[in-house]
Amino acid sequence: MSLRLFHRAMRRCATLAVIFIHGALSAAPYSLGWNDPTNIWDAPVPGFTGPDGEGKARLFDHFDEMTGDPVFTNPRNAVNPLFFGWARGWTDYVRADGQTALSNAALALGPVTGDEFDVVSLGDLTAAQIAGSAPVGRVTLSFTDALHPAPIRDLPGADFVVFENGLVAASSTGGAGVGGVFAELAYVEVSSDGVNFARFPSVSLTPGTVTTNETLHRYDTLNPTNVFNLAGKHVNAAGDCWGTPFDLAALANHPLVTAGTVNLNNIRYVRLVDIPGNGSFLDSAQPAPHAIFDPWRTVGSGGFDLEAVGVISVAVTLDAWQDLHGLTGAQRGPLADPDGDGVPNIVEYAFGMQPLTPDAELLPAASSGGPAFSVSFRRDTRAANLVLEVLGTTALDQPWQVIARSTGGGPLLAVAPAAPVIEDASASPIASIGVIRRHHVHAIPGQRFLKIAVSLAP
Ligand SMILES: [Ca+2]
Ligand SMILES: [Ca+2]
Ligand SMILES: [Ca+2]
Ligand SMILES: [Ca+2]
Repeated sequence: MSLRLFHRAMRRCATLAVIFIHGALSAAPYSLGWNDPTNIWDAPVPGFTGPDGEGKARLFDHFDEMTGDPVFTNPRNAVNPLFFGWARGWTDYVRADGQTALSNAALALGPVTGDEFDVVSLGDLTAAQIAGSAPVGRVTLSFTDALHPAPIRDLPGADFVVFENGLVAASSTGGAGVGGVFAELAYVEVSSDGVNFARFPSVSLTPGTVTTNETLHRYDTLNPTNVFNLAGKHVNAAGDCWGTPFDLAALANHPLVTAGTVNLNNIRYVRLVDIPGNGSFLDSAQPAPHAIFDPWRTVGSGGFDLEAVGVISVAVTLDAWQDLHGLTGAQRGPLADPDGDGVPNIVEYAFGMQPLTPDAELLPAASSGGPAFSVSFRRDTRAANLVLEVLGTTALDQPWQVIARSTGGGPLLAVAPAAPVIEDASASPIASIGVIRRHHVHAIPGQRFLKIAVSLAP
């Protein structure tokens, strides 16, 4: 069966499979193939969000017979606004098997689509080719250009997300069986200069070969809870769109990083290196690395299929943020309010809100409890030319005192002599995401009023 037919067969049964993936396949600690927001290791990130459901892709389905208009599945969803950038260019593309289908590397650029055929395939290798040191499939993506100079950096939590085109199995084809993920895996590497790459440490606990019969079971599945920090383990097909998070902090002790050759606050390239899953390639477990298994050998789009890479951690000025949201003319400016929700752009920018979606319910709120009454608010650590201050006073006719401040998206710190209690946690329900923080700042003794001021950094 061709990959295309296989995908179509899976589409009919995708909903049923949810039941199983949340039941049987959770022996190891890492995340499930989709919708596992509380996993502390690598909770998958939805490529699409909105009223039609987290991770449900907005996809063209057909043209209406009467009107001729395009009809979409999950029409009210949109690409996840958490992403502030996508791959802009590619280089060094090697398709290991030399096939020509799905060999357009440009399909890995730009926003995630949720379309399992909007990919570039890295190709598969035979056992003899692997033993003979044939070049494995790979591609390098670049993220900066003259108009978009801000590199990927290490901010709290995941910094970028890789989308492959894995799909969940609704019928038992071997491997991990029903609920397993047909997942083709790749190493992930990052670079500041495009020459020196640091590879993410990874774990693969898959106990043995995934493909038990090369003729009958080319699309056997693996259990994604056995896999960590390898791209490809999450589902992005048949209308479900999830990506794998990567946190640059995991590379803090890499020799290229400690030597200063790779700067985790200046990442301009991400490279994907295919893993032919016959067990010849290893994870980075010490002192005894594990063999990595994935479906092998496949046919058609063999090897890793790269759909998109989304950037989370990038410093944005207010101007760049307005560009990201497509604001033009009178919609722009710190005090403009294009969505009419009463919240000016600079406040939406500071607090991780959407300038074209009414969302005033996300504004700061007073809260009680703890050592003193407090103000609770979200803050986007990517807001680079912003000063955010929390101020308190004993009475409204008395001077305000700055008690906490964040500059340029940096940490929210007490301002001496005040020493307020500052709580700091992720505001995201997805455990891998940290760039938008949720703070509680408590008043200092005597203070009865708190307020927050935001201004553009001088
Ligand atoms: Ca990070
Ligand atoms: Ca794509
Ligand atoms: Ca607004
Ligand atoms: Ca808004």
